Amino acid sequence: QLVEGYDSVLDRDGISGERTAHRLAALCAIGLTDQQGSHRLAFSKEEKEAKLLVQYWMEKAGMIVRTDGAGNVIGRIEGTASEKTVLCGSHVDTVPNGGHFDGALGVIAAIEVAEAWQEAGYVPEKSYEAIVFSDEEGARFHGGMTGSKAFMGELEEEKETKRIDIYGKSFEEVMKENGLTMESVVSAGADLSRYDSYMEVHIEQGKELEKLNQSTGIVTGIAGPAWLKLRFKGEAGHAGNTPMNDRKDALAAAGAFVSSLTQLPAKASSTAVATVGELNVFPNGVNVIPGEVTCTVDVRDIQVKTREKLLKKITSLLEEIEKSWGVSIEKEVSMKIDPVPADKDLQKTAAEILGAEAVYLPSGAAHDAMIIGRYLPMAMLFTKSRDGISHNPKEWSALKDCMNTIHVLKKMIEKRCSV
Ligand code: HGY
Ligand code: MN
Ligand code: MN
Ligand code: MN
Repeated sequence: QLVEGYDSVLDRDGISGERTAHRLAALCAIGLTDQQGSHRLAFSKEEKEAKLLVQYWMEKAGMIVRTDGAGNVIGRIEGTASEKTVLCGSHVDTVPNGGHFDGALGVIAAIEVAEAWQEAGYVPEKSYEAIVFSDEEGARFHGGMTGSKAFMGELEEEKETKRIDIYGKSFEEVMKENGLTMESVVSAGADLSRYDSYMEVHIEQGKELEKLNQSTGIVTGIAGPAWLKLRFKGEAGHAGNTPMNDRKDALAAAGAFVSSLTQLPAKASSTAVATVGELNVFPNGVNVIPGEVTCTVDVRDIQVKTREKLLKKITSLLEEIEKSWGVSIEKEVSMKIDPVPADKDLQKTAAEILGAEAVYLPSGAAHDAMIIGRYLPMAMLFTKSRDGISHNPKEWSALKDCMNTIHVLKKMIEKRCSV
């Protein structure tokens, strides 16, 4: 399926479509669900297995591989002339029952560059590192980008030790299961003075490139996500014997919140979005008025001020719901990252390489690149997603589009690696 419509003219400069297709297939076989999705949650045995496979590919590409205190896997090629290093990578963890390209394509792309150089006997002036960041998605601890934050020396112990995962396990416990400690994660910060820049290939997870009929897009910036955890506290009661005007129905209140929430983003900006992705009802019984509902809210925009405006509107909506439904609502901000622009020079390099095919687009999705991009010049290249579908087993990109993007990445890195 991957190779349908593949044109072998893309097998040039040492980049191999067949190898890329096999590696995408090999990764998606790890944690494959009955619904044919990828299920590799952060710090799970599936993520670990995927990292081991990537480590093997890095070694095969002639890289020296290390794993840091946060479980990030890094393959290195020593440059000939400069102490600076160009960094490139993504993640192999997924959302529950996710797609097969999100993260995986960027990791494979970073290694393809090294593999092509090895075949050509080419050694760059600057050093080059391909990296797999742990826990980019945040689906397990409701945080996300843990590996890239740790790599940037950003993880604060007190905040991370508090995190409990969706199975009720503490962050510390899960680190131990992975042969890591809080100490190793919090002190995994790299020496950033040694790094020149960061680049990441990622599927677009939207419909812009399809509309523009382009295989590759230059990312101008990454929207800033804020994640809330809400707890609607009502009163469990008898579904049959409690009059409708005498209830504290937590689910009815949460339902009223969710339907009003969908109207709010448009009042903040044309790019603002808000999503309730997780919702749990307690006690979840057919004849019990729900006493408690917990849910998450994912709020994003490419401008921080309009994202904050949307968050304020959500807070006032929650106050209204409390009054009209007689429930109390607890709100916690579990993650908040500001939007990050992509580096202008790197965008220009990508545009020179793409020529007339150069198109620009913002990223509504969060990426490790937004953490690294706060410290280093960052660039992202998007590959066209079919129907814009992602975080879904139907997520798919044509191999020829993946290869086009990898060719652009290789030229960008070669330009950046020459001092
Ligand atoms: O949630 C996101 O935007 C990304 O997929 N982690
Ligand atoms: Mn991703
Ligand atoms: Mn994702
Ligand atoms: Mn991401």
